[in-house]
Amino acid sequence: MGLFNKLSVGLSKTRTSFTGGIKSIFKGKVDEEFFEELEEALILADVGVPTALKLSENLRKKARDERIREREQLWQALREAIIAILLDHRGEEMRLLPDTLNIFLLTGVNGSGKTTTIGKLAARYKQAGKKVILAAADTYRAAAAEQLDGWSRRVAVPLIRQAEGADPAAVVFDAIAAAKARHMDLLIIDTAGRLQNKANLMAELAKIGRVIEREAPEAARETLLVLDGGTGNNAISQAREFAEAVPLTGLVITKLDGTAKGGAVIGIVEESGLPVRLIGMGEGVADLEDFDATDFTKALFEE
Ligand SMILES: Nc1nc2c(ncn2[C@@H]2O[C@H](COP(=O)(O)OP(=O)(O)O)[C@@H](O)[C@H]2O)c(=O)[nH]1
Ligand SMILES: [Mg+2]
Repeated sequence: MGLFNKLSVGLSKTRTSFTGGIKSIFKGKVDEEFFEELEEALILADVGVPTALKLSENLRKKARDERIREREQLWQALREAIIAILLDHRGEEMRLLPDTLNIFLLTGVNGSGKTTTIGKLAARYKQAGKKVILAAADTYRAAAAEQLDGWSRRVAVPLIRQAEGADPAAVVFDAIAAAKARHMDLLIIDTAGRLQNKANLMAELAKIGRVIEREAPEAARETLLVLDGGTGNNAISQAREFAEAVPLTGLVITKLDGTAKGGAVIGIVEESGLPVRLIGMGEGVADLEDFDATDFTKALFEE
C-alpha cells in the first residue's frame, strides 16, 4: 500500500465524521446562520472552539471580500484554510544530523504511545544504517523498561536501563556515556508518563533536560510530545502543560488509525503552535509516518 493510501485508509473514520458532519451544511445560500452552523459542526468534529472560530471567521471574510453567495463555493476555501493552519506551523522533516550524537527525548502521558513510537523510530533508523541506542528513563514502573527491552530485542538495538525506581536522570547520564563511547548516531530516551503528581513529573523532565544539556551540549536534540489522537481536545491541554516543563520541538500524534477524532490535529497545531513531526497509524513497527499537511488534508476531504 502506498503511503497516501495508508493514510487515507487510516483516516477513514475521521473522514466520515469530519466531512460527513460538515459537508451537509455546504448547501444553499450563504447567510449568518451558515457561519454559526459551521462553527458548531467544526466543534463537533473535534477541532476545538478557538480553531472553529478562526476557520469560520476566515470563511466569513472570504465570502464578504469575494461576494460569495453560495455555500458550496466555500467548500474549497475551508480546505485551504485548514491547510494554511497546518502549514503555518510546519516542521522540518525528521532527519539525523551527521557526525554528531542525535538525542530524541519522548514525553507524554501514560498510554499515549511513547514506547511504541520509540520502537518504530529505532527500527526506522536502524534500517537506514544508523547506530541506535535506547534509554529506559521510565523507571516508575518495571513493566515500562520491560516493554522497551522487548523493542530493543526485536529491533536489535542496545538498551540502557537500571532497576525500577532508579533516578531517571541517572539512566540518561549512563545512556549518554554509552552512546558516546560506542559512537552512536542516535539515542532515544523513554520517559515516565505519570508520577506521584504532576509537579514531580515536570520536575523530573526538567532534570533530564539539564543532564542532556550538561553531558551532551553538542548533540542535536529533538524533544517530542506524544499525544493520543483519539483523545481529541484533551491533547491540547496536555501540550500546554508539557511545554511548560521542557522546550518541545514537535509533536507525535498517535492512534490516528481507527479514531473518528482526527480533526483534533488541526486544533492541536493551531493552539500549541507546534509542528506535527510524525503520526502513528497502527501498532506495527512500520506504522509511523512523517506528517505532511497537504496529504493529511487531502485524506480528510477526499470523497
Ligand atoms: N492503533 C494504534 N495503537 C497504538 C499506536 N501507538 C501506540 N499504540 C498502542 O497504545 C498502547 C500504549 O502505547 P505505549 O507505547 O505503551 O504508550 P506509553 O505509555 O506512552 O509508552 C499500546 O497498546 C500500543 O500498542 C498507534 O499509532 N495506533
Ligand atoms: Mg511507555
